[in-house]
Amino acid sequence: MTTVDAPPETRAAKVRAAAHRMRHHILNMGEVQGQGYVGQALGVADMLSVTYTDQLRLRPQDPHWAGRDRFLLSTGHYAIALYAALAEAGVVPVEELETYGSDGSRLPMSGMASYTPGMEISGGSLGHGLTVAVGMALGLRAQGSSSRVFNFLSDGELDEGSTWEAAMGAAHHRLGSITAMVDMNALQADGTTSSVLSIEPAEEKWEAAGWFTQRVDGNDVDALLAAFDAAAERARPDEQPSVILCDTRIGRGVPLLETREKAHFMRIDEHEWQLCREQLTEGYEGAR
Ligand SMILES: Cc1ncc(C[n+]2csc(CCOP(=O)(O)OP(=O)(O)O)c2C)c(N)n1
Ligand SMILES: [Mg+2]
Repeated sequence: MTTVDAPPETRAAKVRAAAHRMRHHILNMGEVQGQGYVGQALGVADMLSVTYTDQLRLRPQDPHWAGRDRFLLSTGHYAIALYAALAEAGVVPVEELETYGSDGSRLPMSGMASYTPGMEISGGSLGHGLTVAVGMALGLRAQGSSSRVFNFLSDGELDEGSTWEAAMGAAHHRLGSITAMVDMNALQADGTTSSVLSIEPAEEKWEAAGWFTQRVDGNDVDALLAAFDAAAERARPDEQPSVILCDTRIGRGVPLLETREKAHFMRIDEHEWQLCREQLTEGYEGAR
């Protein structure tokens, strides 16, 4: 589904429009349950829109197609963001999003691979996604596959030793088919990332581990497209792996949430959901 041959402004407009729809899906799902990791999900909508509408090789009607690129969501609590992306990619029907978190739904609040088409792993035990990506990339290389393995991590996961073991392993085995993207939202469950366990300078750590490293504003679609293109350019089974560190803003697109005190789990009152949607639409229309 790559659109790399399209003119840059067309690609960016398409990605922005999809990210905007994804943000509406996220608010609609959040309202169904009155909760969800909505702040983070709004923050990463641009990253996932670039990934799902511009980069990933997929057959939406055949989520198990052997030639697909793999997308591993390491952070199970970001499932609401992935469901929005899967809906945009045509893997999950948009109407199904209203079942979010309900009994019998294929879209549980914490992501589970056995329930949801297109969800490759059950993430959530943090720090394991990149280790799985390494094993998967080794397996795909042994099969002669050209499929890429994308791994989505959070900045909190950079506190986990297993992430760095996997990072060194990927570089050692020259797993260039791996592209990691990290949501650098500066927050984790116990407070700001800098106060819990500082991971800066993060670029230097990834470079020292042997990765082709880029750092971008994760809410700047043009910058994201350029970074993902640079990663795609180098993505070969025997090259250096790539990481894109994405500085994102929690609640992005909804001023009410962007300016609220940052919290791992945001409370949104019943009357606020509609206001969030209105602010989102106003901001998007105003920027066009
Ligand atoms: C191994 C492990 N330790 C702890 C937790 C509990 N936990 C769930 S989310 C979370 C925060 C992790 O940081 P991050 O993903 O950056 O948080 P966010 O940006 O979503 O606030 C923690 C500690 C977990 N799921 N897995
Ligand atoms: Mg975080």
